[in-house]
Amino acid sequence: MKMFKKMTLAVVAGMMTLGSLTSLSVASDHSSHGPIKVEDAWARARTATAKVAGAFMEIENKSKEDDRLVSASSDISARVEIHTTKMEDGVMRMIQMKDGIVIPAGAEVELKPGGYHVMFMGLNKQLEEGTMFPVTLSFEKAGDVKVMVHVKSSGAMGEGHGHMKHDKMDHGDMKKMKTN
Ligand SMILES: [Cu+2]
Repeated sequence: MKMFKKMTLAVVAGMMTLGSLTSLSVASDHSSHGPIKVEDAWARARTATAKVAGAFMEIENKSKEDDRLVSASSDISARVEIHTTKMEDGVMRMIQMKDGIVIPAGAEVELKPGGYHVMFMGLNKQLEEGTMFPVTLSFEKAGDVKVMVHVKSSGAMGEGHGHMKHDKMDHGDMKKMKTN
């Protein structure tokens, strides 16, 4: 009897997983699900030996009610967490947002380097520049939103945050610069 109960539960759990997978919508650059719109999801390229990666994006809530990004999942890593970055005693620390991130009604929240991000821990896949991978974001009210994350170069800072890369500086011009 006990055994039978366990098996029934396993079957029900399996069916629920299938059900939630088939109801997901897939889009490349812009994913929306009801009032939640996710744009410009990206991550930095990672080497094959890297164990962690972060993903950044803009999340817009077009509804009149606050929503909350509660969790995320992906098959590229063993675990996916929602993090923020805080400066503590001169050291950048990542802190898990156990209650998720509130996306206020009618507002847009940016996940960006140095701030909120989706963290992939225990990477099982190399993130190669120019490729994409899917991540499912779970919202308290809007439900699951599947987003394609674009892999950019390892030094990418995101739109509007471009820092000059030293290896791309024009060395001809360097000679004209004062060295002191
Ligand atoms: Cu993190």
